[in-house]
Amino acid sequence: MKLVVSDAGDGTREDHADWADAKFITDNNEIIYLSDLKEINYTQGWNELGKDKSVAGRILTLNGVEYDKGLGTHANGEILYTIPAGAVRFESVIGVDDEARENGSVQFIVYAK
Ligand SMILES: [Ca+2]
Repeated sequence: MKLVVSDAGDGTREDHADWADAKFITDNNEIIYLSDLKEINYTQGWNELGKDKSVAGRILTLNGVEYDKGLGTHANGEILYTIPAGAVRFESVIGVDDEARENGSVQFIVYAK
């Protein structure tokens, strides 16, 4: 699976992109958080991939809601994962982290293969 964040066409300034609560759900209703898996690889426009934290190292926060789990990244970038055996769904809350205030703008794309 490939998770892509692009700059939404207006540059990457403050594009702190959160895949909050990002998880696979299996056919047994088991939850597998992406941040507990090792990605195949990733690229991103600034800093390192945040596991259970924002790209700037803070608590993942979207519209005032804090998330314990998830990925914090930065446009432009992509993250590659092997889909775990038995996984039938992917779910995530997405958005520009509150740490970017009103400044970021990002497009999120999910490729299942
Ligand atoms: Ca942008």
